[in-house]
Amino acid sequence: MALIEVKVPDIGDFKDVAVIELLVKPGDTVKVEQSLITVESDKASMEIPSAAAGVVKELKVKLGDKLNIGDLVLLLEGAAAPAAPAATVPSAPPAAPTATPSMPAAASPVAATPPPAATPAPAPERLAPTASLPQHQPGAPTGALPHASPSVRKFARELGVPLDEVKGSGPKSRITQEDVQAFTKAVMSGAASTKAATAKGGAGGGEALGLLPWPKVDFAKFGPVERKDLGRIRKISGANLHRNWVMIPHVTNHDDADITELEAFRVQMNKENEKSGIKITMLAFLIKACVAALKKFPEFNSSLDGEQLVFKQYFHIGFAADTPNGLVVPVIKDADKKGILQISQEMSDMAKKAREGKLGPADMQGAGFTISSLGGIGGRYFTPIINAPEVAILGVCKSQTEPVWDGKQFQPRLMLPLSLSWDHRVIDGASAARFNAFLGQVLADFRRVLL
Ligand code: CAO
Repeated sequence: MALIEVKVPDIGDFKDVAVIELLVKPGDTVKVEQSLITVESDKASMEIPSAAAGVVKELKVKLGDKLNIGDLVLLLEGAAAPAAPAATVPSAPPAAPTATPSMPAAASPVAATPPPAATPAPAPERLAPTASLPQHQPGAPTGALPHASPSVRKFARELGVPLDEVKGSGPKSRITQEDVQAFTKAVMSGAASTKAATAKGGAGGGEALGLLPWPKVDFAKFGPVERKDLGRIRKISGANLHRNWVMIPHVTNHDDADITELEAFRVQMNKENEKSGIKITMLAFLIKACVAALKKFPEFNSSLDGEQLVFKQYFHIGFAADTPNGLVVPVIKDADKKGILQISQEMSDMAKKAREGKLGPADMQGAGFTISSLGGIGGRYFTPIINAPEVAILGVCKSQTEPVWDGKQFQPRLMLPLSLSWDHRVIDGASAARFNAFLGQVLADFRRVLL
Protein backbone atom coordinates (compact mmCIF):
# COMPACT_ATOMS: atom_id res chain seq x y z
CA MET A 1 0.00 0.00 0.00
CA ALA A 2 1.30 3.47 -0.91
CA LEU A 3 2.86 5.58 1.82
CA ILE A 4 1.75 9.20 1.75
CA GLU A 5 3.84 11.99 3.22
CA VAL A 6 1.72 14.61 4.98
CA LYS A 7 3.54 17.91 5.26
CA VAL A 8 2.93 21.29 6.88
CA PRO A 9 0.84 23.30 4.41
CA ASP A 10 1.19 26.99 3.68
CA ILE A 11 0.64 28.66 7.04
CA GLY A 12 1.50 32.16 5.92
CA ASP A 13 4.41 34.12 7.31
CA PHE A 14 4.89 32.03 10.41
CA LYS A 15 8.22 30.31 11.01
CA ASP A 16 9.38 27.78 13.60
CA VAL A 17 5.92 27.14 15.02
CA ALA A 18 6.05 24.75 17.97
CA VAL A 19 4.13 21.47 18.08
CA ILE A 20 1.95 21.72 21.20
CA GLU A 21 -0.51 18.87 20.67
CA LEU A 22 -0.47 15.51 18.88
CA LEU A 23 -4.04 14.72 17.90
CA VAL A 24 -3.41 11.31 16.30
CA LYS A 25 -1.15 8.32 16.91
CA PRO A 26 0.18 5.42 14.79
CA GLY A 27 -2.63 3.07 13.87
CA ASP A 28 -5.31 5.79 13.86
CA THR A 29 -7.50 6.07 10.79
CA VAL A 30 -7.75 9.67 9.62
CA LYS A 31 -9.99 11.40 7.13
CA VAL A 32 -9.08 14.14 4.71
CA GLU A 33 -8.86 17.46 6.59
CA GLN A 34 -8.90 15.77 9.98
CA SER A 35 -6.65 17.68 12.41
CA LEU A 36 -3.35 15.91 13.04
CA ILE A 37 -1.36 18.23 15.30
CA THR A 38 -1.66 21.69 16.85
CA VAL A 39 1.13 24.19 16.35
CA GLU A 40 1.62 27.51 18.01
CA SER A 41 3.67 30.60 17.31
CA ASP A 42 4.03 33.47 19.76
CA LYS A 43 0.98 35.03 18.10
CA ALA A 44 -1.47 32.27 17.34
CA SER A 45 -2.19 28.57 17.37
CA MET A 46 -3.74 26.39 14.68
CA GLU A 47 -4.40 22.78 13.82
CA ILE A 48 -2.67 21.14 10.87
CA PRO A 49 -5.14 19.06 8.86
CA SER A 50 -4.43 15.88 6.91
CA ALA A 51 -4.05 16.18 3.15
CA ALA A 52 -5.27 12.62 2.62
CA ALA A 53 -7.20 9.77 4.15
CA GLY A 54 -5.50 6.67 5.51
CA VAL A 55 -3.98 4.98 8.52
CA VAL A 56 -1.19 6.73 10.43
CA LYS A 57 1.97 4.68 9.85
CA GLU A 58 4.51 6.89 11.61
CA LEU A 59 4.52 10.28 13.30
CA LYS A 60 7.50 12.34 12.21
CA VAL A 61 7.08 15.08 14.83
CA LYS A 62 6.99 15.21 18.60
CA LEU A 63 5.84 17.76 21.15
CA GLY A 64 8.06 20.83 21.16
CA ASP A 65 9.39 20.36 17.61
CA LYS A 66 9.60 23.56 15.58
CA LEU A 67 7.97 23.29 12.15
CA ASN A 68 7.90 25.27 8.93
CA ILE A 69 6.03 24.99 5.65
CA GLY A 70 6.81 21.71 3.89
CA ASP A 71 8.12 19.87 6.97
CA LEU A 72 7.05 16.24 7.20
CA VAL A 73 4.34 15.65 9.83
CA LEU A 74 3.58 11.96 9.38
CA LEU A 75 3.40 9.03 7.02
CA LEU A 76 -0.01 7.72 6.07
CA GLU A 77 -0.79 4.34 4.64
CA GLY A 78 -3.61 4.84 2.20
CA ALA A 79 -4.77 4.76 -1.38
CA ALA A 80 -5.62 8.40 -1.98
CA ALA A 81 -2.90 10.63 -3.30
CA PRO A 82 -2.39 13.77 -1.22
CA ALA A 83 -3.78 17.03 -2.41
CA ALA A 84 -1.53 20.04 -2.69
CA PRO A 85 -0.63 21.20 0.85
CA ALA A 86 -2.04 24.71 0.47
CA ALA A 87 -5.43 23.28 -0.45
CA THR A 88 -5.58 21.24 2.73
CA VAL A 89 -6.15 24.13 5.10
CA PRO A 90 -9.82 23.81 5.99
CA SER A 91 -12.04 26.80 5.82
CA ALA A 92 -13.96 25.76 8.91
CA PRO A 93 -12.78 24.57 12.30
CA PRO A 94 -12.63 20.81 12.74
CA ALA A 95 -15.12 19.10 15.02
CA ALA A 96 -14.41 19.43 18.71
CA PRO A 97 -13.59 16.30 20.67
CA THR A 98 -16.62 14.55 22.06
CA ALA A 99 -17.52 15.08 25.68
CA THR A 100 -16.46 12.22 27.92
CA PRO A 101 -19.05 9.99 29.60
CA SER A 102 -18.39 11.63 32.92
CA MET A 103 -19.44 14.96 31.50
CA PRO A 104 -22.31 14.57 29.05
CA ALA A 105 -22.51 17.21 26.36
CA ALA A 106 -26.09 17.88 27.33
CA ALA A 107 -27.28 21.35 28.13
CA SER A 108 -26.19 22.41 31.59
CA PRO A 109 -26.24 25.57 33.61
CA VAL A 110 -22.78 26.47 32.46
CA ALA A 111 -23.53 25.41 28.90
CA ALA A 112 -26.07 28.16 28.69
CA THR A 113 -23.75 30.98 29.64
CA PRO A 114 -23.00 33.36 26.80
CA PRO A 115 -19.89 32.26 24.91
CA PRO A 116 -16.74 34.17 25.81
CA ALA A 117 -16.71 37.26 23.68
CA ALA A 118 -13.17 36.67 22.56
CA THR A 119 -13.45 33.32 20.85
CA PRO A 120 -15.83 33.95 18.00
CA ALA A 121 -14.46 37.45 17.30
CA PRO A 122 -13.17 37.83 13.77
CA ALA A 123 -9.41 37.60 13.84
CA PRO A 124 -7.65 40.66 12.44
CA GLU A 125 -4.70 38.57 11.36
CA ARG A 126 -4.73 35.10 9.83
CA LEU A 127 -2.03 32.48 9.67
CA ALA A 128 -2.93 31.72 6.10
CA PRO A 129 -5.28 33.45 3.70
CA THR A 130 -7.75 30.57 3.63
CA ALA A 131 -7.46 29.52 7.27
CA SER A 132 -10.27 30.37 9.61
CA LEU A 133 -8.83 28.10 12.27
CA PRO A 134 -6.79 30.37 14.50
CA GLN A 135 -8.85 31.57 17.41
CA HIS A 136 -6.11 32.58 19.82
CA GLN A 137 -5.24 36.02 18.58
CA PRO A 138 -3.49 38.22 21.11
CA GLY A 139 -4.04 41.20 18.86
CA ALA A 140 -7.83 40.87 18.98
CA PRO A 141 -9.64 43.85 20.45
CA THR A 142 -11.03 41.82 23.37
CA GLY A 143 -7.71 41.95 25.23
CA ALA A 144 -5.56 39.18 26.70
CA LEU A 145 -6.84 35.77 25.82
CA PRO A 146 -6.23 32.51 27.63
CA HIS A 147 -3.74 30.03 26.29
CA ALA A 148 -5.56 27.09 24.61
CA SER A 149 -5.59 25.21 21.33
CA PRO A 150 -8.41 25.76 18.81
CA SER A 151 -9.98 22.40 19.62
CA VAL A 152 -10.04 23.19 23.34
CA ARG A 153 -11.47 26.63 22.56
CA LYS A 154 -14.20 25.09 20.45
CA PHE A 155 -14.93 22.52 23.17
CA ALA A 156 -15.19 25.28 25.80
CA ARG A 157 -17.33 27.42 23.50
CA GLU A 158 -19.79 24.55 22.96
CA LEU A 159 -20.12 24.09 26.71
CA GLY A 160 -20.35 27.83 27.30
CA VAL A 161 -17.31 27.69 29.58
CA PRO A 162 -15.62 31.10 30.03
CA LEU A 163 -12.03 30.11 29.18
CA ASP A 164 -10.51 33.09 30.94
CA GLU A 165 -11.78 31.61 34.23
CA VAL A 166 -10.22 28.19 33.64
CA LYS A 167 -6.82 27.50 35.20
CA GLY A 168 -4.47 25.84 32.70
CA SER A 169 -2.48 22.80 33.81
CA GLY A 170 -0.45 22.35 30.61
CA PRO A 171 2.95 23.78 29.70
CA LYS A 172 3.05 27.58 30.11
CA SER A 173 -0.37 27.31 31.85
CA ARG A 174 -1.96 26.09 28.63
CA ILE A 175 -5.62 25.10 29.15
CA THR A 176 -6.29 21.48 28.23
CA GLN A 177 -9.58 19.73 27.50
CA GLU A 178 -9.31 18.07 30.93
CA ASP A 179 -9.07 21.55 32.54
CA VAL A 180 -12.32 22.58 30.80
CA GLN A 181 -14.01 19.36 31.94
CA ALA A 182 -12.78 19.81 35.53
CA PHE A 183 -14.06 23.42 35.54
CA THR A 184 -17.47 22.31 34.23
CA LYS A 185 -17.73 19.57 36.86
CA ALA A 186 -16.77 22.00 39.62
CA VAL A 187 -19.46 24.49 38.52
CA MET A 188 -22.05 21.73 38.13
CA SER A 189 -21.37 20.33 41.59
CA GLY A 190 -21.51 23.80 43.12
CA ALA A 191 -17.84 23.62 44.18
CA ALA A 192 -17.06 26.62 41.92
CA SER A 193 -18.97 29.42 40.31
CA THR A 194 -18.48 31.44 37.15
CA LYS A 195 -17.70 35.14 37.58
CA ALA A 196 -21.00 35.96 35.84
CA ALA A 197 -22.94 33.99 38.45
CA THR A 198 -20.96 35.33 41.40
CA ALA A 199 -21.29 38.93 40.27
CA LYS A 200 -25.06 38.68 40.24
CA GLY A 201 -25.50 36.99 43.58
CA GLY A 202 -25.26 33.35 42.51
CA ALA A 203 -28.60 32.04 43.84
CA GLY A 204 -28.93 28.53 42.47
CA GLY A 205 -26.86 29.30 39.38
CA GLY A 206 -29.82 30.98 37.67
CA GLU A 207 -27.74 34.06 36.91
CA ALA A 208 -25.32 31.90 34.93
CA LEU A 209 -28.28 31.24 32.63
CA GLY A 210 -28.73 34.95 32.16
CA LEU A 211 -31.84 34.98 34.37
CA LEU A 212 -32.87 37.65 36.82
CA PRO A 213 -31.41 37.29 40.32
CA TRP A 214 -33.57 35.35 42.78
CA PRO A 215 -35.90 37.85 44.54
CA LYS A 216 -34.75 38.77 48.02
CA VAL A 217 -37.73 39.68 50.16
CA ASP A 218 -37.89 40.73 53.78
CA PHE A 219 -40.93 38.55 54.54
CA ALA A 220 -41.08 39.81 58.15
CA LYS A 221 -42.21 43.16 56.73
CA PHE A 222 -45.53 41.52 55.84
CA GLY A 223 -46.13 39.43 58.98
CA PRO A 224 -44.52 37.05 61.49
CA VAL A 225 -42.29 34.31 60.02
CA GLU A 226 -40.23 31.38 61.30
CA ARG A 227 -37.02 30.13 59.65
CA LYS A 228 -36.01 26.43 59.55
CA ASP A 229 -32.92 24.87 57.98
CA LEU A 230 -33.59 22.47 55.12
CA GLY A 231 -33.13 18.84 56.19
CA ARG A 232 -30.30 16.71 54.82
CA ILE A 233 -32.52 14.58 52.54
CA ARG A 234 -34.34 17.60 51.18
CA LYS A 235 -31.05 19.34 50.40
CA ILE A 236 -29.66 16.27 48.60
CA SER A 237 -32.85 15.42 46.72
CA GLY A 238 -33.42 19.09 45.90
CA ALA A 239 -29.99 19.43 44.29
CA ASN A 240 -30.51 16.21 42.32
CA LEU A 241 -34.01 17.18 41.17
CA HIS A 242 -32.77 20.63 40.14
CA ARG A 243 -29.92 19.19 38.06
CA ASN A 244 -32.21 16.62 36.43
CA TRP A 245 -34.88 19.22 35.63
CA VAL A 246 -32.35 21.60 34.08
CA MET A 247 -30.24 19.06 32.21
CA ILE A 248 -32.82 16.60 30.88
CA PRO A 249 -35.21 17.67 28.10
CA HIS A 250 -38.33 16.25 29.75
CA VAL A 251 -41.58 15.49 27.99
CA THR A 252 -44.57 13.92 29.79
CA ASN A 253 -47.24 11.76 28.11
CA HIS A 254 -50.49 11.29 30.00
CA ASP A 255 -52.80 8.32 29.55
CA ASP A 256 -55.35 6.22 31.43
CA ALA A 257 -55.40 2.50 32.17
CA ASP A 258 -58.53 0.52 32.85
CA ILE A 259 -57.75 -1.37 36.09
CA THR A 260 -61.32 -2.48 36.89
CA GLU A 261 -60.56 -6.20 36.76
CA LEU A 262 -57.07 -5.85 38.24
CA GLU A 263 -58.36 -3.94 41.28
CA ALA A 264 -61.12 -6.56 41.81
CA PHE A 265 -58.45 -9.27 41.63
CA ARG A 266 -56.20 -7.37 44.09
CA VAL A 267 -59.04 -6.95 46.59
CA GLN A 268 -59.93 -10.65 46.24
CA MET A 269 -56.27 -11.70 46.72
CA ASN A 270 -55.95 -9.55 49.82
CA LYS A 271 -59.05 -11.19 51.28
CA GLU A 272 -57.67 -14.65 50.56
CA ASN A 273 -54.22 -13.75 51.92
CA GLU A 274 -55.45 -11.91 54.99
CA LYS A 275 -53.69 -14.32 57.31
CA SER A 276 -50.31 -13.93 55.58
CA GLY A 277 -50.09 -10.35 56.80
CA ILE A 278 -48.85 -9.24 53.35
CA LYS A 279 -50.95 -6.58 51.70
CA ILE A 280 -50.87 -6.71 47.92
CA THR A 281 -50.65 -3.16 46.56
CA MET A 282 -51.49 -1.70 43.18
CA LEU A 283 -47.91 -0.48 43.03
CA ALA A 284 -46.63 -4.08 43.04
CA PHE A 285 -48.76 -4.81 39.95
CA LEU A 286 -47.48 -1.61 38.37
CA ILE A 287 -43.89 -2.69 38.96
CA LYS A 288 -44.55 -6.02 37.21
CA ALA A 289 -46.41 -4.30 34.37
CA CYS A 290 -43.51 -1.85 33.93
CA VAL A 291 -41.01 -4.71 33.75
CA ALA A 292 -43.07 -6.17 30.88
CA ALA A 293 -43.09 -2.75 29.15
CA LEU A 294 -39.34 -2.29 29.70
CA LYS A 295 -38.72 -5.69 28.11
CA LYS A 296 -40.76 -4.62 25.09
CA PHE A 297 -39.24 -1.09 24.93
CA PRO A 298 -35.63 -1.52 26.17
CA GLU A 299 -34.64 2.12 25.57
CA PHE A 300 -36.77 3.03 28.62
CA ASN A 301 -34.39 0.90 30.73
CA SER A 302 -31.24 2.55 29.34
CA SER A 303 -28.87 5.34 30.32
CA LEU A 304 -26.94 7.87 28.26
CA ASP A 305 -23.18 7.55 28.56
CA GLY A 306 -21.52 10.14 26.34
CA GLU A 307 -22.49 9.17 22.81
CA GLN A 308 -23.55 5.66 23.81
CA LEU A 309 -26.73 4.20 25.24
CA VAL A 310 -26.29 1.60 27.96
CA PHE A 311 -29.10 -0.96 27.78
CA LYS A 312 -29.60 -2.70 31.11
CA GLN A 313 -30.38 -6.36 31.05
CA TYR A 314 -31.57 -6.30 34.64
CA PHE A 315 -34.88 -4.90 35.89
CA HIS A 316 -34.36 -2.88 39.07
CA ILE A 317 -37.33 -0.58 39.71
CA GLY A 318 -37.20 2.42 42.05
CA PHE A 319 -40.32 3.72 43.78
CA ALA A 320 -40.61 7.19 45.27
CA ALA A 321 -41.46 7.12 48.96
CA ASP A 322 -42.68 10.10 50.89
CA THR A 323 -41.06 10.36 54.34
CA PRO A 324 -41.26 13.00 57.08
CA ASN A 325 -37.73 14.05 56.07
CA GLY A 326 -38.41 14.25 52.33
CA LEU A 327 -38.46 12.11 49.22
CA VAL A 328 -36.36 8.93 48.91
CA VAL A 329 -36.31 6.27 46.18
CA PRO A 330 -35.78 2.68 47.40
CA VAL A 331 -35.12 0.12 44.68
CA ILE A 332 -36.73 -3.29 44.14
CA LYS A 333 -33.90 -5.32 42.61
CA ASP A 334 -34.55 -7.98 39.94
CA ALA A 335 -38.29 -7.29 39.89
CA ASP A 336 -38.60 -9.57 36.85
CA LYS A 337 -37.64 -12.56 38.99
CA LYS A 338 -40.04 -11.79 41.85
CA GLY A 339 -43.74 -12.43 42.30
CA ILE A 340 -46.39 -9.88 43.32
CA LEU A 341 -46.42 -11.08 46.94
CA GLN A 342 -42.65 -10.80 47.31
CA ILE A 343 -42.60 -7.34 45.70
CA SER A 344 -45.45 -6.16 47.97
CA GLN A 345 -43.59 -7.44 51.03
CA GLU A 346 -40.27 -5.84 50.00
CA MET A 347 -41.97 -2.54 49.23
CA SER A 348 -43.70 -2.47 52.56
CA ASP A 349 -40.41 -3.24 54.38
CA MET A 350 -38.50 -0.63 52.42
CA ALA A 351 -41.18 2.05 52.83
CA LYS A 352 -41.06 1.41 56.59
CA LYS A 353 -37.27 1.64 56.61
CA ALA A 354 -37.52 4.85 54.56
CA ARG A 355 -39.93 6.47 57.01
CA GLU A 356 -37.63 5.50 59.88
CA GLY A 357 -34.62 6.96 58.04
CA LYS A 358 -32.93 3.54 58.03
CA LEU A 359 -32.40 2.98 54.28
CA GLY A 360 -28.78 2.35 53.36
CA PRO A 361 -27.16 3.59 50.12
CA ALA A 362 -27.39 0.07 48.61
CA ASP A 363 -31.19 0.15 49.09
CA MET A 364 -31.40 3.22 46.84
CA GLN A 365 -28.93 2.34 44.08
CA GLY A 366 -29.11 0.65 40.71
CA ALA A 367 -32.60 1.54 39.49
CA GLY A 368 -33.15 1.48 35.74
CA PHE A 369 -36.64 2.98 35.89
CA THR A 370 -38.70 4.62 38.63
CA ILE A 371 -42.39 4.79 39.55
CA SER A 372 -43.79 7.63 41.60
CA SER A 373 -47.26 6.86 42.95
CA LEU A 374 -49.53 9.48 44.41
CA GLY A 375 -52.41 7.00 44.13
CA GLY A 376 -52.90 6.77 47.87
CA ILE A 377 -53.14 10.56 48.13
CA GLY A 378 -55.01 11.93 45.14
CA GLY A 379 -54.71 14.13 42.08
CA ARG A 380 -55.15 13.39 38.37
CA TYR A 381 -51.86 13.81 36.50
CA PHE A 382 -48.47 15.34 37.23
CA THR A 383 -45.01 15.72 35.72
CA PRO A 384 -42.54 13.46 37.52
CA ILE A 385 -38.89 14.47 37.22
CA ILE A 386 -36.60 11.81 35.76
CA ASN A 387 -34.18 10.27 38.22
CA ALA A 388 -30.85 10.58 36.32
CA PRO A 389 -29.12 8.64 34.89
CA GLU A 390 -32.42 6.91 34.14
CA VAL A 391 -34.28 8.11 31.05
CA ALA A 392 -37.92 7.75 32.09
CA ILE A 393 -40.20 7.74 35.11
CA LEU A 394 -43.84 6.75 35.51
CA GLY A 395 -46.15 8.84 37.69
CA VAL A 396 -49.52 7.38 38.73
CA CYS A 397 -52.38 9.13 40.47
CA LYS A 398 -55.58 8.07 42.17
CA SER A 399 -57.85 5.78 40.18
CA GLN A 400 -61.47 6.81 39.77
CA THR A 401 -64.59 5.19 38.41
CA GLU A 402 -65.45 6.94 35.15
CA PRO A 403 -68.02 6.48 32.40
CA VAL A 404 -66.21 4.82 29.47
CA TRP A 405 -67.93 4.39 26.08
CA ASP A 406 -67.80 0.74 24.96
CA GLY A 407 -69.19 1.46 21.50
CA LYS A 408 -72.81 1.04 22.54
CA GLN A 409 -73.10 2.58 25.96
CA PHE A 410 -71.15 4.10 28.82
CA GLN A 411 -69.74 1.60 31.31
CA PRO A 412 -68.46 2.43 34.81
CA ARG A 413 -64.74 1.59 34.68
CA LEU A 414 -61.95 2.14 37.22
CA MET A 415 -59.41 4.30 35.41
CA LEU A 416 -55.83 4.85 36.58
CA PRO A 417 -54.14 8.09 35.41
CA LEU A 418 -50.60 7.51 34.07
CA SER A 419 -47.98 10.22 33.52
CA LEU A 420 -44.81 9.07 31.79
CA SER A 421 -41.91 11.55 31.71
CA TRP A 422 -39.09 10.69 29.29
CA ASP A 423 -35.77 12.06 28.13
CA HIS A 424 -36.17 13.38 24.59
CA ARG A 425 -32.48 12.79 23.88
CA VAL A 426 -33.14 9.06 24.06
CA ILE A 427 -36.87 8.52 23.54
CA ASP A 428 -39.38 9.89 21.03
CA GLY A 429 -43.02 10.76 21.60
CA ALA A 430 -44.25 7.85 19.50
CA SER A 431 -42.32 5.34 21.65
CA ALA A 432 -43.66 6.96 24.80
CA ALA A 433 -47.24 6.75 23.50
CA ARG A 434 -46.68 3.07 22.62
CA PHE A 435 -45.14 2.40 26.05
CA ASN A 436 -48.19 3.90 27.79
CA ALA A 437 -50.61 2.08 25.49
CA PHE A 438 -48.86 -1.24 26.16
CA LEU A 439 -48.85 -0.56 29.90
CA GLY A 440 -52.58 0.16 29.67
CA GLN A 441 -53.17 -3.17 27.87
CA VAL A 442 -51.19 -5.12 30.48
CA LEU A 443 -52.99 -3.45 33.39
CA ALA A 444 -56.35 -4.05 31.71
CA ASP A 445 -55.55 -7.74 31.23
CA PHE A 446 -52.69 -8.85 33.43
CA ARG A 447 -52.35 -12.19 31.60
CA ARG A 448 -50.36 -10.20 29.02
CA VAL A 449 -47.45 -10.08 31.49
CA LEU A 450 -46.92 -13.75 30.67
CA LEU A 451 -46.55 -13.13 26.93
N1 CAO B 1 -55.63 4.69 43.13
C1 CAO B 1 -56.48 4.59 44.16
N2 CAO B 1 -56.11 4.18 45.37
C2 CAO B 1 -54.83 3.83 45.56
C3 CAO B 1 -53.88 3.90 44.52
C4 CAO B 1 -54.34 4.36 43.25
N3 CAO B 1 -53.52 4.46 42.22
N4 CAO B 1 -52.70 3.52 45.00
C5 CAO B 1 -52.87 3.23 46.28
N5 CAO B 1 -54.16 3.42 46.63
C6 CAO B 1 -54.77 3.22 47.91
C7 CAO B 1 -54.34 1.90 48.51
O1 CAO B 1 -55.15 0.85 48.04
C8 CAO B 1 -54.52 2.15 49.96
O2 CAO B 1 -55.88 2.05 50.28
P1 CAO B 1 -56.37 1.12 51.51
O3 CAO B 1 -55.62 1.65 52.70
O4 CAO B 1 -57.84 1.36 51.56
O5 CAO B 1 -56.00 -0.26 51.15
C9 CAO B 1 -54.14 3.62 50.11
O6 CAO B 1 -54.26 4.17 48.81
C10 CAO B 1 -52.77 3.89 50.63
O7 CAO B 1 -51.82 3.25 49.84
P2 CAO B 1 -50.29 3.48 50.17
O8 CAO B 1 -49.87 4.80 49.71
O9 CAO B 1 -50.03 3.15 51.58
O10 CAO B 1 -49.57 2.31 49.41
P3 CAO B 1 -48.94 2.38 48.01
O11 CAO B 1 -48.43 1.06 47.72
O12 CAO B 1 -49.85 2.95 47.00
O13 CAO B 1 -47.71 3.40 48.13
C11 CAO B 1 -45.67 4.39 48.83
C12 CAO B 1 -46.56 3.16 48.92
C13 CAO B 1 -44.42 4.17 49.65
C14 CAO B 1 -45.29 4.62 47.39
C15 CAO B 1 -46.47 5.60 49.32
O14 CAO B 1 -46.71 5.45 50.70
C16 CAO B 1 -45.79 6.90 49.08
O15 CAO B 1 -44.86 7.30 49.76
N6 CAO B 1 -46.29 7.65 48.06
C17 CAO B 1 -45.83 8.97 47.77
C18 CAO B 1 -44.83 8.97 46.64
C19 CAO B 1 -44.46 10.39 46.29
O16 CAO B 1 -44.34 11.25 47.13
N7 CAO B 1 -44.34 10.65 44.99
C20 CAO B 1 -44.14 11.97 44.51
C21 CAO B 1 -42.73 12.15 44.10
S1 CAO B 1 -42.49 13.72 43.39
O17 CAO B 1 -42.46 14.66 44.69
